[in-house]
Amino acid sequence: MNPVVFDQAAARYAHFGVDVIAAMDTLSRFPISIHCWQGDDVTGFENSGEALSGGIQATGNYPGKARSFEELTKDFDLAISLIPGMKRINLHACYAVQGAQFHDRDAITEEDFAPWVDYAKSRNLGIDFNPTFFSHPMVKDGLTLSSPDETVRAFWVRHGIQCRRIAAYFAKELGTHCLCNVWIPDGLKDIPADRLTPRKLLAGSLDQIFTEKLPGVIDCVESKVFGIGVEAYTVGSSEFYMGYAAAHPGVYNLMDNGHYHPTETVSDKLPAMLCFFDKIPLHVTRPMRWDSDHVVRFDDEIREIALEIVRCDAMDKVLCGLDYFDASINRVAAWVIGTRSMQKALLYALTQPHGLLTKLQQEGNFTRLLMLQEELKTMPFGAIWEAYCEKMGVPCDESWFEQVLTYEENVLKERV
Ligand code: RNT
Ligand code: ZN
Repeated sequence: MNPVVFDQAAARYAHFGVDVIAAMDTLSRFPISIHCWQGDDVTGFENSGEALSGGIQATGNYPGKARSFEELTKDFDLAISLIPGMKRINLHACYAVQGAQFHDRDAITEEDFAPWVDYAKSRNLGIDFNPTFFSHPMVKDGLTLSSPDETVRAFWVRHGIQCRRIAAYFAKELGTHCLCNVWIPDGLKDIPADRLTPRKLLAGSLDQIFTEKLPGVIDCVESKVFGIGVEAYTVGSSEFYMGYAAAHPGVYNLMDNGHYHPTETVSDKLPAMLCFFDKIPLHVTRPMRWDSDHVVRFDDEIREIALEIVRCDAMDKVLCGLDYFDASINRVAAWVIGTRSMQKALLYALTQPHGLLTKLQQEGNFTRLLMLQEELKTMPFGAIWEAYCEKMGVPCDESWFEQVLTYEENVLKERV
């Protein structure tokens, strides 16, 4: 990019006391955990014929979805080559790379993930992990860890235990923590007769899963308000997991911004949770009317989430993962667009004069605050973003998309 344009932009920010070079450095060290499941519409490698279940849906039929470890990692390679800064990969248990001996969910082991460790090592990626409590015949009546059937609960408890061990293996092999996130689909389609018992059963199952102390593993639980087909009642609700995490030090409450009532915002929840928790894991997504998991855009709420992360000085406390799956567009592009949007939001947040704005709030100078917040929106932010991408060695503009199109032509279209 034109250095004069950058210098002029940097000077505008310097006028407010903002050091854009420092902002870029800070962003370059903040990892985004990119979810592997955008690459294949949450299908996984089990080839069990089970449809995606649990009240989540990937809609669309864009050609070229990855069908194997080789295809998924090849696609992911292209995506990460177009995304600046530090990256991690977020895996689900159903992406086990099974050998000759098939291991069911309750018996998966470290060896089923050895290829992922080799991959992550060679790309300098940390790994985060998720047990997969859906798309499996042992989900009975939509229930797993809260099932009234002891056999069902025990199966999924074993799955959770194995997954935490695999998470510890990732942490040990890669020398970085592994966030291990429990999300279960358990709920009811219609008004329950008993809301308490399933929650007590879930708490008991979680206690069993979390018993083992495992170095390097950061445990978390992900709440939800409702899913498709489970509209009336979700066992793992926000209050349930918030309470569980508060009562169990070392277990954190993951917030997915598609999992609340539409007028609730994770941006407001973040500073509330930061009063009590030293870590906040996030699933950043874009809900459209429901938990639709659209590709993350550089929109108001994503910016507000980023602003809270930055102004609460919580970049070392927030574990930022993405969670969306759009099957109607090019999946590699979906990864790139969503991750770059999150990073844009963070850079935007890092270039705001927080000290000045906070002072105006404290002084009760709300007119000037409103004026400045609005004026700041049209600062030459694009020039700072472009300079950041250039510094990180990735395309700074829409030219990255041509690489994805060439790949679609040469590789994705061959997958039929
Ligand atoms: C579902 C949760 C969960 C999943 C992934 C695939 O509503 O958001 O995180 O999207 O585990
Ligand atoms: Zn999620």
